[in-house]
Amino acid sequence: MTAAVEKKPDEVPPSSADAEEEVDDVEEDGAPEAQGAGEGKKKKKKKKTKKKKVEQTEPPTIGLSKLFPDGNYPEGELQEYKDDNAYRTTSEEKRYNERMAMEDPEVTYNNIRRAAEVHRQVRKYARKVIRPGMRMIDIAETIENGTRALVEENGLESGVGFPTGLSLNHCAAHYSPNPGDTLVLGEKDVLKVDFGVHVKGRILDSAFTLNFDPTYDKLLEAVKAATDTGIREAGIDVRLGELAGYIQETMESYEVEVNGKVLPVKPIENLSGHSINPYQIHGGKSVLLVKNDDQTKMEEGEYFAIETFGSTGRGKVIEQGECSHYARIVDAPHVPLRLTSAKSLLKSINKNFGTLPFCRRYLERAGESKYLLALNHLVAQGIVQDYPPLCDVRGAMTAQFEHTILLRPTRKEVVSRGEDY
Ligand code: 57R
Ligand code: CO
Repeated sequence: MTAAVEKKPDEVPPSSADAEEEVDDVEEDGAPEAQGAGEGKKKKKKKKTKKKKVEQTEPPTIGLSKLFPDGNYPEGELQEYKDDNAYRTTSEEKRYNERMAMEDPEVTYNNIRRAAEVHRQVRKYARKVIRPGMRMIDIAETIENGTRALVEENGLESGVGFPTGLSLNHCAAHYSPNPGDTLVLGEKDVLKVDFGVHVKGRILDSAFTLNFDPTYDKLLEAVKAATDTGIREAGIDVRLGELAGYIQETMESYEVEVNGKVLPVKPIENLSGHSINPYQIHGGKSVLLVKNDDQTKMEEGEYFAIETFGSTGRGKVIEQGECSHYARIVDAPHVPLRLTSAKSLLKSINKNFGTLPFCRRYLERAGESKYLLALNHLVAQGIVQDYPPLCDVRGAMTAQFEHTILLRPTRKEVVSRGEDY
C-alpha cells in the first residue's frame, strides 16, 4: 500500500490505471532495402512497442483485473477527522495500525476499493444511457451486466451486492422490476438508481438520482448537500443521533418551487443510512435523517452507507406495491420446513446469495421457476425478510444520494466518491 499521500478532496481516483497494451508497430528503420537485394544481410527490424492505454469499453465489459494488473485499486476521497480525533492523521500509532491492517487480507481496503471502481465505471455508462422511453427491466439489466463483467463475477466471491433499486417519484427505496414488469421510464420521472457491488462480501453501496426535466433540480441539490454534510460530519466516536441532526439541518435549509408553489424539502423520517458488515447490507447501526437521541457511536474500522432521502411530501414512507427485494435473515432461527419446495428454494438461496439481498429476477436467473409460494412460505417462517417498496404519498417527489465511507484509523475515506457525485 502506497504511503497514504494526502489526496486533495477533489482528486478523484483515475478511471483506468496504468494498463497498457503492447502495440508493436514495426519501425522500418530507414528506407526499406530494395526487396531481394542482399538477402542474407537482412537488417534486424527494431520492434518498438508503443504503449496504448486500455480503456473501458461502452457498454463496459472489461474485467477490472485487466485494467489494474498490479491489483491495487484507487483510494477514494480522503477527509481528516475533526475535533478530538484530528490527531489521528499524524499519529504514528494510528498510521502503524493502518500499515499493519493493510497487510491482513481480511482488513485490507483493496476489496472495497475494487468494488468502488466497478461502481464508478458502471454508473458512468448508466448515467450516459438511461433515458426516458427505456424499460425499467432494460435499465436494471444494463447495470447488472456491467457489474457482473467488471467485477468478474465469481459465485459468492464477487458479484452484484443487492437488487438494483430503480425507485420512481414518490417511491424512495426498494423498488426493482420483477419478471414481466413492462414499466417504461417517463420524461417527468425522478429516478433513484441504488446498486451494489461486492468483493469477498465487502459491499459497496452507492446511489444517485436522475431527473430529465429541471422542475425538481433543487430537490436533488438539497439531498446531495445533505448527504455530503452527513459524510463530512461522520467520524469515529460521532453519535448517530447528532449526525442525523446535521443532515436534517442541511436538508431543511432548502425549498423547491413546483408550478409556482414553494415546497419545503423534508428529510424522510423513517429511512436511514446504515453500517455495513461483510455479506450483510445492514450492519445493525442506522443513521437516521432527523435529529434523535440515539447515543450509539461510530467506531474505528466500521464501514457506513451514508445516504439521505428528501421529499416534497409528508417526509414519511409506507410499504406499497409488489415486493421484489428479499434477504435471508442473518441469524434466522432454524425451523423445520415441511414444504419441500421451500426447502429446495432455501438451498438455492444459500448457494447463490447466502445473506446477500436478492430479487425475483435473480432467482429466475439462478434457474428457479414457480418459486413464489415457497418464497412467501420462507418469509412467513421468518427465514427470509421481504422488503416491499417504500413510498411517500402519491404526488410527492423523493430523491436520494449515497456513498460508502470507511472509518480508517488515520482518516475517513469516501471510497465511492467519483467525478459525478
Ligand atoms: O439502503 C433486500 C436490501 N437498507 C437492500 C438495501 O432505510 C438495504 O429502512 C436493505 O435488499 C435491504 C430503512 N431504515 C429503517 C431501518 C429506519 C432503508 C432505505 C435505504 C436502504 C435501501 C436500506 C434501508 N434499510 N436497509 C439497505
Ligand atoms: Co444503502
